[in-house]
Amino acid sequence: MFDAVRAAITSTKAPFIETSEGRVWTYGDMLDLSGRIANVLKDSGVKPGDRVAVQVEKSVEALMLYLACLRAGAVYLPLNIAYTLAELDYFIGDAEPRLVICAPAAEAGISGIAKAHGGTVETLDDLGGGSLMEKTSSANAEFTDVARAAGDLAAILYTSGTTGRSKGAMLTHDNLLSNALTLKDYWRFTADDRLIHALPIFHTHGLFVATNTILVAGASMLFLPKFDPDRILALMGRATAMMGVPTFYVRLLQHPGLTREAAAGMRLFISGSAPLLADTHRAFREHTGHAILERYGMTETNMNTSNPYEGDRIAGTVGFPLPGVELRVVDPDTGSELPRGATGMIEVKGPNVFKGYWRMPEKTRAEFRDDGFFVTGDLGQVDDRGYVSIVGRGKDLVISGGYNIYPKEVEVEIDQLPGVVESAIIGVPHPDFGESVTAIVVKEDGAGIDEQAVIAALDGRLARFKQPKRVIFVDELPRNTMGKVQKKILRDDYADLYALVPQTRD
Ligand code: MLC
Ligand code: AMP
Repeated sequence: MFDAVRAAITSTKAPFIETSEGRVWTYGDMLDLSGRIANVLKDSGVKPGDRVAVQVEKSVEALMLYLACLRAGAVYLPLNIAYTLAELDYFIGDAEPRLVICAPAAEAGISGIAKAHGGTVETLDDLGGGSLMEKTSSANAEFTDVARAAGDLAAILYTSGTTGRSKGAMLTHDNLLSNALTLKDYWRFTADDRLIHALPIFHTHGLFVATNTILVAGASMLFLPKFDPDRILALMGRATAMMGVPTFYVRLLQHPGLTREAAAGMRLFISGSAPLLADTHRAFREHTGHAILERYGMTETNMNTSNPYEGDRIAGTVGFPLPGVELRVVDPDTGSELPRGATGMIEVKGPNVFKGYWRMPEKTRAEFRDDGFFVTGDLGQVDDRGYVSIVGRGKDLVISGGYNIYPKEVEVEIDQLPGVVESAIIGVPHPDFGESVTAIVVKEDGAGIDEQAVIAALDGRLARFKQPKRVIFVDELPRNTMGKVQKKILRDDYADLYALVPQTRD
């Protein structure tokens, strides 16, 4: 992957990143700092194939650490900053990273876990300080990139498992590179582009889709620590493109500064990670004149489909399979391909599709067909013109503000609470987050537990974004004749729960 990054550099003086404080990092600076960090990794005993787990705030240095891992042949393992120690314990135990890099404040808690699994810890804060960066100041910037084959691992990204245990998706150098090159061409990124980057960098979207595409185009980014509509609008005049989850667009639409003039210099707005409502697409076009380009992907597959750059970007669809990606819609039970227009399971195959789940060969086998197609768990259809639409999910998954939450993981925690008989987690339409995690709970007769107590009990156990926004108590959960909880009934019953919640922003 890094060879392609080098090949795209037109000049070491070309800008790569501009921070919100106005500091510019050139491609030369990128080579320098990623080289230093790669030397520190090597001196810390990180060998090719070793995992480097990273849970830090978004910063340019954190991105350089990712690039240093590519150069050192290490396997980059980014972790959402919101994960609690209880969650980290599992990830670190499963991946056994040689090195864990965390925020200084988290070091005391994490170092015990890291050591127990054979790793050491360095720190990195959001201002570029911490023990890792102290070591880089005396490190050599020259580093000979470790040669990697196309099928060698570049990263492991954990995605929550339907049965509760998170699975590490193993992504190879070629998975990342092939997708980055495809997206660069499909979306016409060149060295002249400047991308507004306001996404987190611990998931596929902000890390690979945004950053890798920019890197292989030799382009640059206006790098924000997080989503901030005021800042984004202030930057639009100097940017050419933005990538975001639907919540970004929903929130931008509430800002009086979103006008045709503000967006006049932009050539492209891209949305993904969750369904973009057709209403949002329409309203954005009315306000700015831009048709948001929606694409579809997942951690395991990188990007699969995209609306066209030229041609109709149809609201409510995710466009066509990307070049090199085969996509089919099948009967979920038999696996046989369905005719155009029919709804079924989406399966994909191509150089973008991951190598399998880390140390879970059975789960890997279960999600691939014999002919190499990966079963996405998304239900969709392809229309006469070839546009793909996602019409639902076969997997029991909630997507809130672009983050995935697997109900089982939350249900297990709630079911353990004193006074709780059982629970069901559902995703309920939410005006800001798209869907919101909602708990339907049956409590024991006379139990004093209430909504606040349930939410409070999850603090420290589950990341904040996984915690239910509402807890509803019921006498019993609806079940079918097989005894399975019928979540569809619950979703229908509570469909309007958040409908009247005003769209607020901090
Ligand atoms: C934050 N909170 C969330 C949340 N984000 N709760 C539910 N869902 C979310 N997505 C919590 C906060 O902890 C806070 O809790 C409260 O909600 C309000 O926070 P906020 O200030 O409104 O949130 P904000 O910081 O503005 O974040 C919202 C967001 C952010 C949408 C900007 O979540 C975000 O950047 N999402 C992008 C996720 C992403 O990159 N996904 C890509 C995955 S890759 P409290 O109660 O403590 O105040 C993938 C593949 C693909 O899916 O196809 O791309
Ligand atoms: P993740 O596991 O975080 O990578 O999330 C991947 C899932 O997000 C996919 O399997 C889809 O369910 C969903 N997703 C991503 N992009 C879109 C989109 N444009 N429309 C609908 N769902 C999407």
